[in-house]
Amino acid sequence: MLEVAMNETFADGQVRFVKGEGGLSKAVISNAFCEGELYLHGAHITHFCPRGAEPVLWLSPTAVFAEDKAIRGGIPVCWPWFGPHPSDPTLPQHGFARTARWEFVEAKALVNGDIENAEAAATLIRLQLSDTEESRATWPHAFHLELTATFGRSLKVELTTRNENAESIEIGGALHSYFRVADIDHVSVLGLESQIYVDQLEGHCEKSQCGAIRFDGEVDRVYTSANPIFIADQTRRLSVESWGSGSAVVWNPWIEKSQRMADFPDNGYRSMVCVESANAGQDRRAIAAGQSHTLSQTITIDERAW
Ligand code: TA6
Repeated sequence: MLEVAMNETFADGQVRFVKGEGGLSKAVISNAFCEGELYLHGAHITHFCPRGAEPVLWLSPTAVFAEDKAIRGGIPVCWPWFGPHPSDPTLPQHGFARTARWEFVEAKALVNGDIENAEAAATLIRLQLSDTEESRATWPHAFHLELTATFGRSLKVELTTRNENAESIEIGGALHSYFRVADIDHVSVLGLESQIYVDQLEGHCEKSQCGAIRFDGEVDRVYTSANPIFIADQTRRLSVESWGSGSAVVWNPWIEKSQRMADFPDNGYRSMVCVESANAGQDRRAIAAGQSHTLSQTITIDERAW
């Protein structure tokens, strides 16, 4: 683990640590392909912008940056459970990883071998979190959690859980990504056609997705598939690929829920949609003693015509 001083740089200068919002430490990433930002608080990615494109992630303009609060937008790390705690409603929704103080491990400038221009590079940054007396009071297990983010033409995020116990554990979670869209009225989410989903708004009943997902009200669904998913609006198409995941969450809060969230603008629902690579619902994962599980998501602006 490395203590990071402000304005200290790593990875041939591609990573610089600065004081971010709320005085929280953040890594600013800049390379030939993109720019990005990642807070140590919650290992929370708040910005990814390929060069020449509009930013990919949506960040609430009224997000609260404080150690006891999850940042609204970007990619919250939901772990070791997704949604409400399975048995204790007093425990934080989506687990405790997204409000924990993660430690910086390393940053590397990667030369992507399949690119002629050797100067081109992606930047890898890795953070870690281990159990503490406080975490064990909430979730009585030893663990080692790593988040590895690779910022290049795509953004790849890998969340690896290592079970440090003598017995098996079970985890849930999600990379709860908020994506910017031009106008929710013209957004289609593709790739989940005919898939079964649990509708979180209608008594968790199971339904089948008919055609593309469109939005004319709140949508909060856990799909039992994590196919490559595409988010298409009038301006571009994003692809969201997952590994180590058999479930995907699609969420837009729409009007009433946007108004109820203090860290979410009343009209914020018009410019965002969440597509989350998850281990949610029936897709919780058992990890044997000493073994690991990785949940990952790769986000790319899809240049192909559609
Ligand atoms: O991923 C969808 C969801 O589970 C919704 O039910 C909504 O609660 C959203 O997550 C945001 O949760 P948060 O705890 O970040 O406000």
